[in-house]
Amino acid sequence: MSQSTDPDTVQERPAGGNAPWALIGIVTGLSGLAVSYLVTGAMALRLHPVTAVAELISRLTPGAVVEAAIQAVGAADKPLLLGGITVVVCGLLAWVGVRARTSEVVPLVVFLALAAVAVVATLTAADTGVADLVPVAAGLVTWVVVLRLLTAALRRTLDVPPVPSGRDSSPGARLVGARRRRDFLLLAGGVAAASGVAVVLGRVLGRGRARAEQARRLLRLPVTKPVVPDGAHPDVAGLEPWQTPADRFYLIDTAFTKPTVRPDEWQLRIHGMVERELVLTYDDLVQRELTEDWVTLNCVSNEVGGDLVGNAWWSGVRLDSILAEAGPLEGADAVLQTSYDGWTCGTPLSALTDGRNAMLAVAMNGQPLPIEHGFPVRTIVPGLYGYVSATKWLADMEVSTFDRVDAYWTQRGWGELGPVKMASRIDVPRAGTEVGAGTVVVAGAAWKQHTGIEAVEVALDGGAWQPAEVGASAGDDSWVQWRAGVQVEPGEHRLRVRAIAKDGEVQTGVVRDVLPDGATGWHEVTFTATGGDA
Ligand SMILES: Nc1nc2c(c(=O)[nH]1)N[C@H]1C(S)=C(S)[C@@H](COP(=O)(O)O)O[C@H]1N2
Ligand SMILES: [Mo]
Repeated sequence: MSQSTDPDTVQERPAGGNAPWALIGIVTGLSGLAVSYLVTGAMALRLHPVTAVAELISRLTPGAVVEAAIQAVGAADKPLLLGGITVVVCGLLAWVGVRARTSEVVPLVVFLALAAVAVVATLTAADTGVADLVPVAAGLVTWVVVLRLLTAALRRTLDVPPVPSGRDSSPGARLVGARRRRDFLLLAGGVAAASGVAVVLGRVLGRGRARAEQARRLLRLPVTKPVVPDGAHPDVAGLEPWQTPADRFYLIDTAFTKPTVRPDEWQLRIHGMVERELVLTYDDLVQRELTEDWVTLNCVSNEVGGDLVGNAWWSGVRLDSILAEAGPLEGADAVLQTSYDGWTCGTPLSALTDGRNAMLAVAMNGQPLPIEHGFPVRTIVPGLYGYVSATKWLADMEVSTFDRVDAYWTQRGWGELGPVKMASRIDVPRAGTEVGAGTVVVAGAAWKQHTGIEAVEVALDGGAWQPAEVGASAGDDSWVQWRAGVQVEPGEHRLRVRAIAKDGEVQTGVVRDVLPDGATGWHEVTFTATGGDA
């Protein structure tokens, strides 16, 4: 049996005490935080895991406490909170280091628990998606690997045969001991130094993001604030907001590193099958007349009843006027859009010139676009799925033909044209919930951008369709919300919804998968009614 893995033997050893173990815990802790910082910077993400936790704590702290804290420490509240979290993590990891002497499980449990907190904090923060979890994962892996290396090295220093009492240790054993201690210190020092380098590098790489954020904060755009139309949002508890706040708006993109483009460096080139090539700067763009509109954006990957859909007030410049200046040539039918991160999509030229409010958007809900949603300029085309139209961090538009256009998602089997399909969704009641029997108020949303929704109907337990009350409309490009009262007996129920468009089309119940060009089918929820005579 190997002595080095026998916990009791290790614990009996007099050498070292707890201090070196606590030290390797702290070094491990810092190394993980440093690596996650480097990854955050390299991916130009908004939040480091520690910052995400700090934001979570501020969100959960009652306002009065925040006030008192700011009174007490002034503007130092944020650095103090970030420093405090780092100190707590390092303290915990010092203890983990000590426990690592005898246990492999305890460190892993603590690492996973800390990572879980970071995951929750990150995913509940504004403007974050799955990509924002990469720094958490990188930090977690670093913790596991570094702790393993350091504990092994430290154990080796303690493994030198102990000095038998009454005798001098042999010169050989002393030499081995000295060499192993030196190796251990070199490793620990090396990890600490590498962590420092990672932080500096993270800072340098994250600078682009910091500059873009600053430029964004300083922008003053001539846009108006959104005003939700009266009666658009039925007052039903649990119904999603009619206007989707930017920080709750779904996020979909392929960008591993978010482009951080400042307005003063942004340019759009419009070329290809045009009479005149155009190069637009940000100033050129925002000096033009702005158009503003409620447009519902949705992803082709949205499942029936899914939440990859949002409704926002977009401000931008109409694309028909810009394209008219460029003068598309006879025969052109597509525009190949390319983003700063090299993503491409092919958009039907007709959708950009047929009079709908297709725009180069600079603001979302009355604010400059958030970086994650395409700052400084993105395309918005009412009635098309995002994957064929809504290019974020837009850099280039080539007027062309579909014969020649080969874009990111169409290369991967998705449909070429991507007009949105009519859809409706039940938000209340949520699937699997309990309600009181009697009159149950149900509510949700329905959309068919660019055509508009005429009516919404619900059906209980496969019965007849009954009309829902449709909220005020903000135009055909925006979703509507609806509500209805249905009579339910105690027991299990199934509720379905379907919409009817202004052109008379009735939403189909035929179930189709999201691939290749959008899901169809009626959204259905099952719920239980309790009470009454049950
Ligand atoms: N640059 C870039 N733009 C993009 C994408 C992308 O991957 N990269 N994804 C598109 C897809 S598939 C959708 S559904 C919308 C999502 O926009 P949002 O993240 O602002 O909600 O952006 C579109 N624009
Ligand atoms: Mo999408």
